[in-house]
Amino acid sequence: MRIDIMTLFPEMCEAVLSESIIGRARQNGFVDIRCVNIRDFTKDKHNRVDDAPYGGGTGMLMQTQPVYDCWEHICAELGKKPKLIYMSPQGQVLTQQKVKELSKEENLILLCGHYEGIDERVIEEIVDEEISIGDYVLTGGELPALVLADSISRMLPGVLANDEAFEQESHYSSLLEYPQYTRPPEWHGKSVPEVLLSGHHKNIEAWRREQSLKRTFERRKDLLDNAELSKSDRKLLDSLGKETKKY
Ligand code: 4HQ
Repeated sequence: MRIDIMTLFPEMCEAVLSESIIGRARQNGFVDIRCVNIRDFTKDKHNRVDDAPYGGGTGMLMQTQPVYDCWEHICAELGKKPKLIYMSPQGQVLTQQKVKELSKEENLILLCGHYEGIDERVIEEIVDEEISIGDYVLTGGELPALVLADSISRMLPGVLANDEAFEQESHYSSLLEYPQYTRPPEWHGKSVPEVLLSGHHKNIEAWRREQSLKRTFERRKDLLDNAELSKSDRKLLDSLGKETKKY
C-alpha cells in the first residue's frame, strides 16, 4: 500500500514515520508512505500558501491553488485518483472498523490542514471523505494523519510479527487488553498474579479472557455491543452485573 500525506510540515511527519515499527515497515517495503510538501506547489512569488478569510474573522486559511496543484501532481505520478481523506474534526470519528476498511485500499492520500483550515472550494473538489481522530481541537491535521497512517500500516501483511497479526484477527479484538506483567515477580510489594507463573496455558488463557471481559465491562461497556462473545463469556458478564441488559 502507498499513502501520500499532503502537508505543510513534511519533516514533522517524516520524523514520526521514520521511527519504530512504521519506520522498519517502510524500510522493508511493507508500506510506502510519502510526505509531500504543499508549499512546493505554490505559485505565489513569496511562497505564501495562506490568506485571510473572506468575511473577516481570525486566523488564516490555506488557499486552493497550492493544495489543488499538489493533489494533481500526486495523481499524475500515480496515474490514478486514489481516495482522498481530509483530517478534520467535522469528519466521522475514526474506529478500528474504518481502519480495517481503509487498509484494503491500494493507495490513499491524506490531506492535512493547518491554520484555521482550507478554502472550502478545494475540499468540495478533491476530498472523498473527512475523518476525525476525536472530539478535541488540534493545531493541524498532521497528528491525525499520522495516527491514521499508523493504524492502517499495522494492519498490513508483514508489518507486525505473525503472532501480533493473529491477535488482530482473533476474537480478542474489540475487547480491552488484559493486564500484563514482566520481571521481576515482585515489585513494591506487588506480586504478579500467580496463574501467570503456573505454566498452565489453559488457565492463563481463561484468566486473560476474564480480565479482558471485566475491564471492558467496567471501563467501556459500549464496546461489548460489537464484541464476539461465547456462552461462557456471557455467563461471566452476567455474574458481573445483575442489572445488565444487552451485550
Ligand atoms: N484539526 N481530527 C485540522 C483537528 C482534527 C481532529 C484541527 C484538523 C485543525 C486545521 N483533525 N484543522 N480532531 O483537530 O482530525
